Amino acid sequence: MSTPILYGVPFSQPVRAVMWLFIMHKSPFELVLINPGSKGDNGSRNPGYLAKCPGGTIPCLEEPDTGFTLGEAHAILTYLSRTNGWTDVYPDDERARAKIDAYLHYHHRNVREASLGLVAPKIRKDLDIPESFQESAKRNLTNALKTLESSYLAENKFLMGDEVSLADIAAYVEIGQLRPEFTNVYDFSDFPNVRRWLNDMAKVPGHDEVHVVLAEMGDISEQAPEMETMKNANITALKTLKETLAGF
Ligand SMILES: N[C@@H](CCC(=O)N[C@@H](CS)C(=O)NCC(=O)O)C(=O)O
Repeated sequence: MSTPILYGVPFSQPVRAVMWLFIMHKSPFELVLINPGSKGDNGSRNPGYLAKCPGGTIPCLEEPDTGFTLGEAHAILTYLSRTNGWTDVYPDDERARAKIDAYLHYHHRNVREASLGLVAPKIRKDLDIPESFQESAKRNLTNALKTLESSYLAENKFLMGDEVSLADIAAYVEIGQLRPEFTNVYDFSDFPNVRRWLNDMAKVPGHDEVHVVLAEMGDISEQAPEMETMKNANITALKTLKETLAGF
């Protein structure tokens, strides 16, 4: 089978989730840059891209030899895991899979709100996200963190038990970006179990390679990053990705 194409940019949380899955399995892929929200030639709202991914969002996966394309990060994560036999993160047991699927559905409008409430307003000023929307997104995120703290992570090391699963990858790309080491836009003091989990997730293979873009961008709590900083973060992230993939 030819090398799969992943459309997106390293700044995108759901794109990072798919890149992490590939990298932790040392599985080659080609990242083709697509500008989220743009109607331009390399944009996610361009007709050519919409033909592959009708939702007009990144990520999108393409298998060049069959022409098969698939949008939606969680569909891509489960598809890749099933077709490659990556049972370490998506166990070959219907009930275990169903529990992971349940988290992946729950994630939207809950944990995913981290991006809309806290990160996008700082780095995507062009979106002009209304204050009321940001506040409601922050509330949803905090409620989701309470759920993670008191249920999923109260007894387990990772969301589904002792091992990392797709649920953790999907959750971390949202929650992890808020850490003091990265954007530093959320206070996790009230969530000791979440803090422990964040530290454990940072040791999962592929974490550092996928999060270079955030480490480079740094703290955005006080002010939005300069365009130059974002550009350089992207360049460093793409260079790291190239080096990582060359090692597979
Ligand atoms: N539900 C989608 C959401 C993907 C998403 O929101 N991607 C953003 C970038 S992080 C995007 O493509 N936005 C462009 C747009 O909505 O026009 C998934 O999980 O893949």
